Amino acid sequence: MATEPSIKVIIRESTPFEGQKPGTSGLRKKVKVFQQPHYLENFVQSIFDTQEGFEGQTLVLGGDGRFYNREAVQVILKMAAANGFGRVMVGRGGILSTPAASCVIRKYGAFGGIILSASHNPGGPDEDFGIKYNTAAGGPAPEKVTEAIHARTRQITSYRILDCPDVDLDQIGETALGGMVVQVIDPVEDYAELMESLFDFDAIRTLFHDGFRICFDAMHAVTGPYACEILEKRLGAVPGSVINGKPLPDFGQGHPDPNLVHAHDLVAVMNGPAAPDMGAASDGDGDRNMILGRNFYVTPSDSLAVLAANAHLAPGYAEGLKGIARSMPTSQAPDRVAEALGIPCWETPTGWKFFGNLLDAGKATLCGEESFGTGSDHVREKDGLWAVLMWLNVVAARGEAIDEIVRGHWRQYGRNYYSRHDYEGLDTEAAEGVMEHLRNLALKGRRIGSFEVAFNDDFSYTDPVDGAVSKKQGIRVVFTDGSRIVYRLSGTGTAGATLRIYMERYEPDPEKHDQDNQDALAELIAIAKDLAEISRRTGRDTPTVIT
Ligand code: VG1
Ligand code: CO
Repeated sequence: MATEPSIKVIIRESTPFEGQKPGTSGLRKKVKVFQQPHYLENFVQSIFDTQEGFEGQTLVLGGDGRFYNREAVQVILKMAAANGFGRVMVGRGGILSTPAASCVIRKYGAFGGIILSASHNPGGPDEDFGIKYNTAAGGPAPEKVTEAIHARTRQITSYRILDCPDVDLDQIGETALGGMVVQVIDPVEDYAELMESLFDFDAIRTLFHDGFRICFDAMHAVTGPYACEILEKRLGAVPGSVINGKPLPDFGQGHPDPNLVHAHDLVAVMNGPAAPDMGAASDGDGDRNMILGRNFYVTPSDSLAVLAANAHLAPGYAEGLKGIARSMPTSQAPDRVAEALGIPCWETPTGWKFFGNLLDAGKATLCGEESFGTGSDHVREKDGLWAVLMWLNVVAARGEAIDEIVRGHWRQYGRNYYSRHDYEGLDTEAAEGVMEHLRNLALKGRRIGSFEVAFNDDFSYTDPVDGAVSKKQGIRVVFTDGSRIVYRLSGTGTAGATLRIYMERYEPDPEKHDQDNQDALAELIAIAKDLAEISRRTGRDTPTVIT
């Protein structure tokens, strides 16, 4: 390992940028914004300035491979060295999926990690980039940390960086960068090993050997190499089971969001004549998942509920669950499973950072969000491939098809019809006007169509572990039969505002479980639009994306 003692630390003057405020999951902006001189540097220095005790410690670094990933990795390496980190573990090529980064942080006792991703947002020179900081537990920094980082970005006057050539990111091994070691690691190995420790790989191997077929759409994002290694190489799924497996800086000009609209290649395969037994997709940074059966869509809320009810079938969860946690807008299907299992079901605001304390304190084992996010206490991020493997394990153990498993679940617990309608690219003021209008409605006791309002409020969360309070986390209109409408503004977008409307209705009668979600929710959908005065206030009549 060569040492280069001559490398100099430069202290570069800088001035604050407006708006470096992390949202639901890190700071996301257009690439062009990040490319402004000092923009990325200011934010990274603000992360370091708000942390204590990292001198000589390890930082984990990687991203989803999108446009600007490599450049940003080089900057962060030089800044970490200039700020006194002892070591940076970086995925080869600058690649690490979000769950893999969480796994590596925990496994090697790192001080924290920086993940470069704008997740499901498109990539490319005119699209989005993002950065988020994860703490030693491996999860997204909690709000008090992100707030401190934001406060620091408003005061910053300089940052520290080395003046030196770029590091070779493509060779596994160690090089010196000033007084710091850069360790390029295989991005897949540690993660794949963790998966082997949780699931019955022999049973899944037998399943594939006996002819079970899967189509996994990596959407040209980060999970390609992970899925090829685990599904095809280690588990023996036939070659070609992974489609769009090569990570590309612009995700092949696609939208790496695993839903019925954006994962169109997969949906076509699964609804086609020779459909395989299971379909799955993941997002830009590998933390989301969509699960499909033959001609059958599993809503993410149902997926969490089914996995919770069947988790004991996977070796890593054989001892049972300590609790389930779901984000507030996620359907209440998991609550029914928790009740049956006699364990708590926690309701948190949107965003994985709110699950960290519950997982650390042993209050929950499985977590999930309606936005195609599922995970467990094995890491501190949601985990797309983990969910796929969990489903494979359940299918192998039960010997039933995906749709049979879900239909059986509905028969036992009832069905929570569920849908989310997104209105993207709204005028920010109009969107805020909708929320303000909803906040001021007094609806309790009012009859609307066949529903009666039990209460409405703006969701506020008090963390049961540290008592931190998070207010204004979404408007809830809850009806006396348990049906709900929820309204939120997205915190991950980079242009205009996105209004998300979530609708849910419980149907206990098995005779009525065969409807389409949109049909079953038609009345609630109309009420939701009406209450919010969508057409009048936004000029829109139909949502941009329905999931
Ligand atoms: C969205 C989802 C939320 C998820 C977040 C990050 O946030 O609704 O459930 O945690 O994205 O996911 P918002 O604020 O736009 O609704 V990921 O995979 O984009 O990091
Ligand atoms: Co993601």
